[in-house]
Amino acid sequence: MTKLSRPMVLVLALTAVIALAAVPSAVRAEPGLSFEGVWARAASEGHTSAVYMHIANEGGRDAVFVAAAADVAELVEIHETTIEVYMEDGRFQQVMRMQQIPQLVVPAGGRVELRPGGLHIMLIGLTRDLEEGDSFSLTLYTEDGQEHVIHVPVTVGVGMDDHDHHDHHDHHHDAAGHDEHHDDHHEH
Ligand SMILES: [Cu+2]
Repeated sequence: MTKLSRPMVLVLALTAVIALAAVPSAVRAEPGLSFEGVWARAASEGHTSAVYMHIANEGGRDAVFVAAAADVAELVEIHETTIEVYMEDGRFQQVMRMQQIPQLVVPAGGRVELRPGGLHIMLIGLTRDLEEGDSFSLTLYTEDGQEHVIHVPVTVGVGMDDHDHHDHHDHHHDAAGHDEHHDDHHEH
């Protein structure tokens, strides 16, 4: 049968219309993101701080975060920390470096951890003190234009007591060292 009957053509045409109609709603669908264990490190006005959390993506599409904003800091950036370990005078030395990354991808069905010494949302130039017990709103923007508003409680450095604590002596991964390094980084 090479020629389609009239009813068959109609069915095909309807199917095409339904398929087209389904596309916009699929694009707009919530990606199923959740933000858990959110906290920011306490710090004074004018200094830097950072926000940490776990982001889980139960959706079927990758979530690509491209920007962040909060009214407690002049500048909010998505940062990545790398720790460089090297030997000097027979001892392990450790240097933390951080840099802004253009996007943070949470793969479909996956999760990403933002934690001290790793990925974090950097708060640069705090416009007020962040004290234990305070909270503020952080907005994360995904590349599809969605805004995710997250409630961030402030606490004094949970999780700063790192696992590699016992192996190295001259390290800089305490809260003060972290801050100092950021100040250096942003002055250059
Ligand atoms: Cu940073």
